[in-house]
Amino acid sequence: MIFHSGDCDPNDPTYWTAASATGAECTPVTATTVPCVPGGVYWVVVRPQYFSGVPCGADYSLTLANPIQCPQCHITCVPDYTEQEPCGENTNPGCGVPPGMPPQFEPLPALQSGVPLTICGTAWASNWGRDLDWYSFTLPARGVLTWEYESELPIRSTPVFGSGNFDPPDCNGSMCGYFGVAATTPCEPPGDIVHVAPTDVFRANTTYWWVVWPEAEHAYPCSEGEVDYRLTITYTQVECPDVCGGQIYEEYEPSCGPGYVDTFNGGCDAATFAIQPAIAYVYSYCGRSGTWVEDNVTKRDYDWWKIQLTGTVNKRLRINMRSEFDLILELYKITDPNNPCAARQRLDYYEFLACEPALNIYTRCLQPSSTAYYALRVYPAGSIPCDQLNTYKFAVMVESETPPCTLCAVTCSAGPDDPCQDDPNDPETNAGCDALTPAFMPFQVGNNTYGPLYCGRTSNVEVRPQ
Ligand SMILES: [Ca+2]
Ligand SMILES: [Ca+2]
Ligand SMILES: [Ca+2]
Ligand SMILES: [Ca+2]
Repeated sequence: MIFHSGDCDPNDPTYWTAASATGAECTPVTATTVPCVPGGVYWVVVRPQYFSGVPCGADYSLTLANPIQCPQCHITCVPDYTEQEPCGENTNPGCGVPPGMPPQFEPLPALQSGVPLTICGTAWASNWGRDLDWYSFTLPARGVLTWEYESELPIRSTPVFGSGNFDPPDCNGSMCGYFGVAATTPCEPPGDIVHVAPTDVFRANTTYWWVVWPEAEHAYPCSEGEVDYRLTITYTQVECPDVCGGQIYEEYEPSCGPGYVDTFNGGCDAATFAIQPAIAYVYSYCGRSGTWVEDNVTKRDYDWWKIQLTGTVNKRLRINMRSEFDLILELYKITDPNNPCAARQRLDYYEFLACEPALNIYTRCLQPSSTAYYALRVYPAGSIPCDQLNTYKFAVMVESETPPCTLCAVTCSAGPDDPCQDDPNDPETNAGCDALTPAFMPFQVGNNTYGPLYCGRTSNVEVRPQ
């Protein structure tokens, strides 16, 4: 049984399916799935569920119960800000404007840390169409956002950011980030208010977007009046204390910026290899980084720090790190000090979020050597200035273990997998459908297949505070 509205042309915008239900043979079924629909003419189509096995003369009975008055659904919204778009008009379509037209975002008032901002707006959904509301906002300082929303029609609502590390979104960009949020269920308390509280940090003075979109495409025209929504956003500034307090060793690299050429500690990222002297365990070190644009190219300050692991016993290292910016830390093994970049091997990869408490990470089991050494490569994950909120602090400690850790003893025969990715820019040879040119490893049933695991991992997946 299918419940239609409109005329007989499926391409006509007034043609739509309101509900469908499947009856069981010889068993009465009460279909309760017809949603609240506006008044009008509807059709009911009845057809067999199967294409064969239903003889002519098979009867059915169908009873349409008396219409039940839908519950009136009205939310209460006390606005700090009221959407400027009257219901049915189109003044905040975001990037969805005709070619050549500038995008139209409705700017939200300034958000203040700890002060909820309630937006009252309307969004309709009718005849294969729906109202999208796009707002824009900036934060005075980096911070986290929580929000809740309720509505008289099912909606979803999320901030929108660009690709990368909470970069600004761009109408021409191919990737936008947003949060997978639930749809409201109007008039069904207590589930009718959706609360969202991610711990991700948004950047300061960056124009982000906020979108509200109806879940449905029918049954909520402006004329029915059940089109209101409430969205309450709370911004909390992330405090960022001076991470380099206490007793520290300084990096002493000159400040980065236009014209700067790193001959200090740029490691394999510089024309000439240079690295900080071997660090002393237990002491804390303070470094500075930054990004800048030169000749339309974004450049970064890379800092390479040397770690010499001496003795005869395998060890793990504990690295304690905190940073004022989103920081990438990579651990390399430099097997040939005379040719450090050609023979480097990336062992691990971490990302630390800005202004979070110091985190400990533990390396894999490392082999000591009097000649080969390990190196930390530190750089910003996103764009940061060279002169503020650009500091990081770390200490490296040797972990004593009894018995000592052992290196992986599994011996794999030469397998068809490509080498573990020493560099994320290396070509992947078996990324399957994740690659632009799909490529697969051959796999033979009955044989063992070996391959090194991918080396990278992101610390914030595991340790981000809830
Ligand atoms: Ca609207
Ligand atoms: Ca709109
Ligand atoms: Ca530096
Ligand atoms: Ca540097």
